Amino acid sequence: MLTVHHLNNSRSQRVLWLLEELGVPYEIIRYERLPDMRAPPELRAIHPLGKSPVITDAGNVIAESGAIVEYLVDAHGGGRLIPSPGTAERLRYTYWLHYAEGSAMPLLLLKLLFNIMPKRAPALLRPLVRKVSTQALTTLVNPQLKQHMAFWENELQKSEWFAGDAFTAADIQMSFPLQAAAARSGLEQGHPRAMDFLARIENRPAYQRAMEKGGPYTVGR
Ligand SMILES: N[C@@H](CCC(=O)N[C@@H](CS)C(=O)NCC(=O)O)C(=O)O
Repeated sequence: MLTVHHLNNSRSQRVLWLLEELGVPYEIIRYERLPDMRAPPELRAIHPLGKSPVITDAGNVIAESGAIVEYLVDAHGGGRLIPSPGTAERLRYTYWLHYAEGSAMPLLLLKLLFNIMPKRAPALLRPLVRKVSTQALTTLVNPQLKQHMAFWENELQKSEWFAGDAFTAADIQMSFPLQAAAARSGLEQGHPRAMDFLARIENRPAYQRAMEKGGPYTVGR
């Protein structure tokens, strides 16, 4: 049976949600984050990088959310949740599928790290670390995040979903950056379409079933 190696409170939530949308039977093996938020070493027995999500199916071990989404839609979707080949929607779908982890998440991770660094620095160094972090945030990270959030807003004004008028797996992939931006980057200020996107996905029965199965999820509020 298809197995999701599920790390609590993580991107793995998106995989559960996609499987619920597709109605594919699966089992969950659970891993709990360590106090420093890292994944436990047992996950490295499944995939050398020990990151979540990772799935096993039909003898394959598949890591990296985008690759998992592509695999699941291809192997189990039967044409669902993906626009037809050769259409403008399909090109948008491919773009957002890669953009979520390739462009949006690195910026959101930088935001998280520069916010945490001063809090974790030794007391003597804290003022200096705070200065460097604040400078990196104000000159590098925050302006780019602002630009990206405005981009999402603009795209969601053109169509209801990221790839067009139909809900696709690209929306599932984009949910994590939008939720992270709502949690720690002020998405709620001036981005009504993006906030509406979050409200709409969270209302989906498959999303709610995945939340029940995945356990507490604080990134998504
Ligand atoms: N780009 C990867 C990111 C994987 C990743 O960083 N996952 C986090 C959970 S959201 C993780 O495993 N963190 C624990 C750790 O790094 O030890 C993907 O989308 O699958």
